[in-house]
Order: sequence, then structure tokens, then C-alpha cells
Amino acid sequence: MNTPANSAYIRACRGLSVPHTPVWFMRQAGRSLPEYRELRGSGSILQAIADPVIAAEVTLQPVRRYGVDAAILFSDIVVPVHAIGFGVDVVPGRGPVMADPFKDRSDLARLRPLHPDADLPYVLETVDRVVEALGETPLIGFAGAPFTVASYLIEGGPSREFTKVKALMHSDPQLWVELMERLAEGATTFMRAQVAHGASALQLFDSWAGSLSPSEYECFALPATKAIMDATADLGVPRTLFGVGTGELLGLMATSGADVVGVDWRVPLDEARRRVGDSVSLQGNLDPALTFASTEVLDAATRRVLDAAGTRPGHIFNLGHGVLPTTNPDALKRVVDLVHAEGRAGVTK
Ligand code: 1CP
Repeated sequence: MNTPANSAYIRACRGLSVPHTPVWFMRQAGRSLPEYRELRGSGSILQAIADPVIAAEVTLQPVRRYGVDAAILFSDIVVPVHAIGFGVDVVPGRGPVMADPFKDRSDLARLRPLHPDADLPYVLETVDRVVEALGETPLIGFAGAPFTVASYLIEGGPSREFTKVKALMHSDPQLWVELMERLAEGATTFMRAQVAHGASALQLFDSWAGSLSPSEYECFALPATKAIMDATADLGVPRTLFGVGTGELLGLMATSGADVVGVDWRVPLDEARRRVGDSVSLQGNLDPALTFASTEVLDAATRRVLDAAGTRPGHIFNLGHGVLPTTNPDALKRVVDLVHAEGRAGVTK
């Protein structure tokens, strides 16, 4: 019987043979889909996430349209801190913004423990609905990694330089550790609840970890990530760790306990494999910008990713970062079909 547990996606995460190379896209649900824009209207994304009927439908839309091998829960990395009342809004066209950013020790009290059943019942109901509708297709649950969530809490919104975060971590390492521990506990609790409701895999988004040097990453971000991996290992579901611009960090990320390391488009997968060793699977890594190129260029770029992944088992095809809002959905459908037809990593037909 086909189940999420023996799907191509889960098998590839575990480095096992597959009937075809699995593919899904970060940010596959959302603004690039006309059916999403129609359903969602103009309210805050937090409202859409709080409505399980809408959130479940949005989660399923890309699975239907593209035939991807996994769904990712429609939510956001700031949803748990929003739910415990930190004071977050997600501004259209910009991203998460804090009314009152995290500044000093007194702000720790604003990060009380998360109780998913009481704080996020709507997300868990969305998971229930999606799992029921998906059948044999796996659902990926997720959380934001402590460093990346902290970057929003401290900077107050999207940042390019991360000046306040870096100032705080270097000047008050004790407070930083306590902040990381709280966020790690919240991420762990939230991901465990998603699996309890039927999610088949987890992804930890440390999207902005690439702003750190290897020694900063090792000292300030990796310990909390390891704690989350340790505290979710018993669940028996594969866990992916992803960040952007992490070429210099891939080796360290592979020591986190993650089963899969996500790679952006800057490092070819054969080189990424040399950096991570043999113990993890790799996810990636088509440049999202190339979905705007001609079909010839897009096909060639997709094939280059498949070539770099080689024939060794343990490749999940994805973009190197999220789908861009103006991406033509037909380009993504084309990529899915090509990967299914030509992917070779661990494929036994
Ligand atoms: O109103 C909207 O439609 C706003 C756009 C949007 C969407 C569709 C935001 C605001 N969040 C989301 C959903 C979302 N966010 C998902 C589920 C959909 C899917 O993946 O298919 C997921 C997994 C996220 C996770 C997320 N949020 C990350 C990690 C992934 C990544 O892209 O690196 C990050 C960094 C965020 C913060 C965020 N939320 C929204 C925006 C525009 C941003 C980025 C802002 C920035 O540049 O800092």
C-alpha cells in the first residue's frame, strides 16, 4: 500500500532508492498561484492562516496544480510568536514586522512557553484537514529556526545587515543563549504537535543563517538547532535544515542531526555533497530566478541540478530558495515534469 511513509519524498530524505526523484518547492503555496490570490483576497496572511478551511485549501493547491511530491503547511515562521502575543504583523509585500522589537532581558518575559493545543488550535486543525485530504502524499510541517526568528524579533522586521542581532549576540551572550533556548523550545513543541496531527516530515527554516560566519554560526546558532534536532529525533520523521547563502556553513549544518540539508543555488550539489559528507540527503537547488528564463534555459538549468545530484540516492529536488511571487506557474509545472522524467538519484524503475 502507498503511504506517506513509503513515498518517494520520505524515502529520498532517508537516502533510500526511489521510483522517481521527488520534487517540491519552498513557497509553493501562495502568491504565484492565481487560485491563491482569488481565495485569499486582501486581508492579513495571519487571518488566512487562522482559518483552517482556507489554510488547508491553500496548502493543497500546489499539490493539485504541479503534482509535487509533498505539501508544505500554509503558515509562517512567526505564527508561534504571534500566538503567544509578542505583537507581530505580517505586512503585505514586506514580511513580519514587530510592534515592539526585542531589546533586552525584560523582553524574555514576552516569550512564554507555547501550548499548541490552546495557542494554535487552528494550525492543528489545518494539519488534520490536509493530512486527511492528501492521502498518500506527505505533509511537511515546519518551524523557523531560533536564529532566523530572533532576527525578526530583534531587528523588528526584514533585515539585510542584521546589525542589532549581531550586536546583541556578541555583547550579551548569556541573554542570547536564553533567547535561543526559549525559541528552540517553542519550535520543538510546535513541530512535535504538527507530527502528532499527522505531518510526515519537518523542515527547520534557518533562512538567514548565511549572514553568519562559520564561527558565529557554530557558537550562536547551531547549538539551538542541535537541541531541536535532538528533541525531535524520537518522532521518526525526516527533518530538513535549510538556509540561504550557507555555502560556508554546509559542513556544520550536517552535524546538527538533520536528516536532510537544504542547499541554495550558489553551491552545486556535487560540491555540496563534498562539504556535508555521506550521512545526510541533499535538497535543492535550482535558482528561483531561472524560472523566468526561456524554457530552453530553464530545462538546461534543471538538468544541471539533476546532473550534479548524480545517481547516488538522497536527492530531493527543490529551488535554492522560495518561489518568487511573479513566477509563472507553468514554469514550475515544467520543472516538476522534467524532474520526474529524468531524475536519476537513487532511481530504480
Ligand atoms: O500575504 C502574503 O501572501 C504574504 C506572503 C507570505 C506567504 C505566502 C508570507 C509573508 N509568508 C507566507 C507563507 C509561508 N511562509 C510559508 C508557507 C507557504 C509555502 O512555503 O508554500 C512558509 C513555509 C513560510 C516560511 C517563512 N516566512 C520563511 C522561511 C522560508 C523562506 O522563504 O526563507 C521566512 C523567512 C518567512 C518570513 C516572511 N513571511 C512573509 C514574507 C514576505 C517573509 C520574508 C520577509 C523577509 O524577506 O525577511
